[in-house]
Amino acid sequence: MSASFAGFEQLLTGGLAADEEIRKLLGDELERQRTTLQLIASENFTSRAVLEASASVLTNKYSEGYPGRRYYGGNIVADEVEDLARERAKAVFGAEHANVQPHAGAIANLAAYQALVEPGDTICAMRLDQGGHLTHGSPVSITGKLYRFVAYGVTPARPDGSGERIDFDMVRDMARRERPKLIVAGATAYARTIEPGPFREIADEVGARFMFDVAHPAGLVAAGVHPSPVGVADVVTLTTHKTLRGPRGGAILCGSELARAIDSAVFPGLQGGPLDHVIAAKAVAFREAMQPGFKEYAAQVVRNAKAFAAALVEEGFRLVAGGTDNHLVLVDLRDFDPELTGKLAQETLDRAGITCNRNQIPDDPRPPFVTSGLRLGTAAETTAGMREPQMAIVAGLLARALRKRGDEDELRAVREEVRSLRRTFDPYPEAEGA
Ligand code: DSN
Repeated sequence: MSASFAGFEQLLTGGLAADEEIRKLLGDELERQRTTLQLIASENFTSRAVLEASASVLTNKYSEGYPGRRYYGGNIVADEVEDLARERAKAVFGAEHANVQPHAGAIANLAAYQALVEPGDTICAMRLDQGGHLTHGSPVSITGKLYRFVAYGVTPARPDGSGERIDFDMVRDMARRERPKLIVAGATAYARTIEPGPFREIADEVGARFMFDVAHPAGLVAAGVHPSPVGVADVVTLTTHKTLRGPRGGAILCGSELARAIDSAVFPGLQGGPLDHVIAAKAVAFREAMQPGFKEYAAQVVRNAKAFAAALVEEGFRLVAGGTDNHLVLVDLRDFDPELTGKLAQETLDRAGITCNRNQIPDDPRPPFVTSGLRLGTAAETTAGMREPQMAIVAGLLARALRKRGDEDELRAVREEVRSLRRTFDPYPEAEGA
């Protein structure tokens, strides 16, 4: 048996001849990704190299501990892989220390909290319905149960689009009043640049630590098209699978003085054995992010998002924060159609072959399972080769499907157009079929 496989189809399904059910489902998912549009802002299409590393025999290894200090034998190769991943992560982001073991962004965030504060301490972070993340203290997350979170949000909407920006007056007032031990920056549904400098100043004023969760813009940060918080924040957490275009997983960056605290918070604090195959795939992705082409990719992601935003406005949608500086747009559906919820829009677009997710907008009158918004991202389709002209076409298809949502023939027609666009911009052209 070999760790790498001859053909792309084989990589995904070749060894699964004995398991027809899973083989078929993996084939179905490949087909879905190749025939529908992927506009979920946190998704991407990894390279074949990342897929191969994720599917390697390193999945068989146990490596509790860190390179050179493992609890089990046989880790000569695993040590080299993790060392390479750490060195590459440090080089990509210009960090003194990297921990590449977190299984996910949620674990990376929890580990950072564990390293920086004590249970019960006050942490100041962005509220989920204002664009923050579940692990930034939502009451339904373990983070909200272990720590006392106080939440900031965005400024009110303004007709000229200059509102719905992080309210730094609110952050400062809250920090002065609540004296948090930690201030968290970062978001999952915020379309504007987040400058780390103002957070650092506020943290310094009140004697707090500063953590920046760049899960979403990690690839843009790596490419220099979003300001880097590395060296400004005490700790930077990220995921490797969104704009960074690597395997599913997390990582943490920090200065040397926090290295030991971060490492022991990840293992043994929160995790057992690392996923060595995923760490190998992270190493591949970090290397890819250092290639000159990745800078161009990230810049194109942003240009595509701006083009998409402009086309959506033309179609009659209101955009939260009036547009975008990064890889996503947050659409307020109410101007387009007051009856159209985020849930109905997402379900309608699924039928038309356009994959995205409903999302709360700031001060959303509808509950999180329903919402008044859609979050749309350009990272995946930019990987598939789409450029500004295709963004205008996609916006037109999306608006047409939502306008004609009761008309099954029209939704079928949009789906056919999506399929035909997809044939030209196939994320995995090496695969057969579709
Ligand atoms: N679920 C991710 C996202 O879509 O932004 C965050 O965890």
